Amino acid sequence: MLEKAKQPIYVTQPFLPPLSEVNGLLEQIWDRKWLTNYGPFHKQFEKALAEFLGVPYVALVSNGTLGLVVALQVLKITGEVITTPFSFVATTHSLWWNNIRPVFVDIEPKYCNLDPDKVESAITPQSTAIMPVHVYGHPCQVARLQEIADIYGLHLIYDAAHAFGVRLGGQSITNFGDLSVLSFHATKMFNTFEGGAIICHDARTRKRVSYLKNFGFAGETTVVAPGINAKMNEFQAGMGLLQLNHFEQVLAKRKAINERYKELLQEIDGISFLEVAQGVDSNYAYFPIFVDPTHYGHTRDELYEHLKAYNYFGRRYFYPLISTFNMYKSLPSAMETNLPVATRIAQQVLCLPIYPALEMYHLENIAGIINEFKR
Ligand code: T4K
Repeated sequence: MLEKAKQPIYVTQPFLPPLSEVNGLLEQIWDRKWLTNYGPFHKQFEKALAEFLGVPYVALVSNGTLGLVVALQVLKITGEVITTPFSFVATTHSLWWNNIRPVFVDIEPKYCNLDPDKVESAITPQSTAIMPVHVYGHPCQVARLQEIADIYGLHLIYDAAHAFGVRLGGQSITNFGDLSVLSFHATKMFNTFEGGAIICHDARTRKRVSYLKNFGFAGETTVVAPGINAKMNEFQAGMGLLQLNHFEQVLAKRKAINERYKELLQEIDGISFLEVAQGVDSNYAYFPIFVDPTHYGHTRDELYEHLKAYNYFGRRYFYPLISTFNMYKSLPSAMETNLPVATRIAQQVLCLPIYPALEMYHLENIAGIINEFKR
């Protein structure tokens, strides 16, 4: 018997550590009266995160978007940057804020990431970097992209907003490229309310991030660059420290939900989903399904509305494509004919609810509703 959920079930719900742990954190902040600007929690979290991820240098930032804006500044990226239209708007907006022209390249259908086969033909004398996204936490083809970047002398900056904790061949996905930017937003599988980090490979780059995220200050009276305020505060950093202790538990819950969805949905004609690639330790950040209307009998939007009537609020990440928004749509690379795969996938994708506190009967209900709606 299919049931309307008693409360709205959203695509995600943040994991929060027990309040008792947070109280301990607040007491320390209240005692010290050190709220931001490289406090003790900030230092501890940067160190703990580098160890946890197995990366050389971490620079914390106030959110992922400013992380991207700063990362582009750090590498002095100008001109044109090759990027994906299939992402959250922040990816391309970070280019806009740096006065960089985005050049959209289509995605590949297997993981919905930037298609390396299509990158080379988009390179021009103005190209300075490639900015791919590990969409839903599934790794890009990092070796191929690095090869292209090396041949053409381009920087490679990964938007790793979805990819906290993801490993490829045993090492953090954030170890690839020149820089990677994580997001710790409330909706992410690892959250500090708002927050993020830039993963760097050398101390010099990390130092430059530290300047740029703090107005360009390199000392009390020395300003070395026109920096911005992208500092993570003590509450965020303290939350990060707490959240690290719960990571494995959160991951296990997400994995179980991912597995159950797969079991429940695999027989439904016209519904497909992504598989974790060989050699990848996933973070199960999202559970996107793809609705093929010719086999399913309904469009993605019809299914989306139908699920809403049962109080299940999936999200169409990432529809509409970034390239269709007013500020980008006049770019030649934004033309639909240049982006056929992304255009199709944006019409078919629906991210189903996935978060640690989601009870399993909801999955059965969601799958039942999807199955029963099929024509
Ligand atoms: N790059 C990529 C690839 C990204 O996906 C993002 C962010 C960024 C860069 C930028 O990173 P940040 O600057 O954000 O650190 C959400 C998030 O706001 C955004 O962070 C995220 N991507 C994007 C994919 O999703 P919305 O507009 O869908 O958020 P919202 O408020 O509708 O939340 C979705 C659902 O989550 C709600 O229906 C209920 C639930 N929710 C949300 C919040 C904020 C909660 O239960 N509690 C909460 O506090 O963008």
